[in-house]
Amino acid sequence: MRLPREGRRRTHARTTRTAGLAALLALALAAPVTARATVSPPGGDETTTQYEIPGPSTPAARTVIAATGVSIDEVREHAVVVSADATEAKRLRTLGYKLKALPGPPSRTNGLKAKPFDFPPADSGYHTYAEMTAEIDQRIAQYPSIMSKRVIGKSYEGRDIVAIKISDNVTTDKDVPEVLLTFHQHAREHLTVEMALYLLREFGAGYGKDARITAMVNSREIWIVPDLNPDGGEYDIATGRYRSWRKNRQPSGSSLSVGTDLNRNWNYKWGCCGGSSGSKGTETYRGSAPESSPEVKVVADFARSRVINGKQQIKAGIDFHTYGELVMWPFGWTYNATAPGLTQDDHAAYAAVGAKMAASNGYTPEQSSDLYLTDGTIDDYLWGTQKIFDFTFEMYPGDSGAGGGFYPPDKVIDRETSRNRDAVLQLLENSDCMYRSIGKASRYCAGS
Ligand code: 0X9
Ligand code: ZN
Repeated sequence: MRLPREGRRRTHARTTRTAGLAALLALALAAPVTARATVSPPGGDETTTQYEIPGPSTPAARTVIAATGVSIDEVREHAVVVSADATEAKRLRTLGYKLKALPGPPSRTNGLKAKPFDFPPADSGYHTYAEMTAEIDQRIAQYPSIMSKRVIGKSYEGRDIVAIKISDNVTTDKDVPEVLLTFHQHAREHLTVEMALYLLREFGAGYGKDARITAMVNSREIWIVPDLNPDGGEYDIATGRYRSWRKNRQPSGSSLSVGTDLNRNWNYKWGCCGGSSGSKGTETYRGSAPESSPEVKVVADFARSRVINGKQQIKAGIDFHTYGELVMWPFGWTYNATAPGLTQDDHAAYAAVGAKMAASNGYTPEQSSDLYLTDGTIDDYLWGTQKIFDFTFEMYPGDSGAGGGFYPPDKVIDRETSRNRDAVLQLLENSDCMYRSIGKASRYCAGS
């Protein structure tokens, strides 16, 4: 088992505690956009703090920590950084871990007044849900012959979850390989929405001008789902200050806890292996049942709807997260490279394309369980049930040092989104036959 490279990866930060009037304001601001849901119940937004925990240096040791329900935000050679609430922190201390609290998220207000429901003034380059929607609509108006949008369902609070299709003759369902790009399962990972918007701009502007883009638009159907967790994203910025929120905004049954970790709620090996938490309120709460969160159900239904005449049309995909600068592939539920449903050749093709993409963006390629075990994740689901070669990218920064953790300044958006241009094109180019990458096209892709 390979150890992760030293000194890299994720974090987050301490959620700002609101009190008194500020808390009331926050609750009001977090109100849903339709009549369906009610104002978030009190107690549903307990704060998390980020802690550094020295000691763990193997995937198994990190999994023991993850199993307490904290999210592991950063993996170092002999330490992890986690997000934990007071209960989880106590549990970890009882288990004998030493926790060192780290500073919270940056305020990025530039001395200006925070504006509700918006990014802090210094981060205005990021898009709120409304701004994202406006930009998507603008692109579709600009490039109507190659882009179309459909609403594939609604979030818990009633926001539209959309899929944008990019292809020539966009209104026709052609018999060509399809690729699914998904973004923003985790609320605080706002850079991923910018990644989706970048791709819309790039494919629109490049069509007819750039040979690789033109070839892919003509020979693929590209599905972009830019925002899987709109409620969480809006909640994270609702007070004008970052809250380090991870999950969606669905109350957990009758309890006061709010939020399911969408990337533990997919219907494959759900809750199987200590890679998620069954405790309401934890950072990696897996939900009451697979697909119990509307957002996961909407996107899973969409993926299943692409099975035509018994054949899944979607061949490959990337699910974008932050941070850590990683290119990962399944399985997350087991440390083994192969398992029932994932052969040596499947693994080799995953690793070969993963390595090529990582060589172009400078990320580290690895099997996702090299970090820690996860179950009920999107990539395990899409491979395990649909045989879609789905990867997980963890974008910038590599570690929490200078990069801003989950909240890098908006000036990095252009650089860090265009950094993945080549990797996305490579996935598209390989998607018609992923096994070509290991010299086995004739065995697996006859006729294609
Ligand atoms: O824990 C997660 O869901 C991902 N990390 S994050 O910091 N963005 O929350 C990593 C998932 C790795 N496992 C799989 N991709 N299966
Ligand atoms: Zn994530």
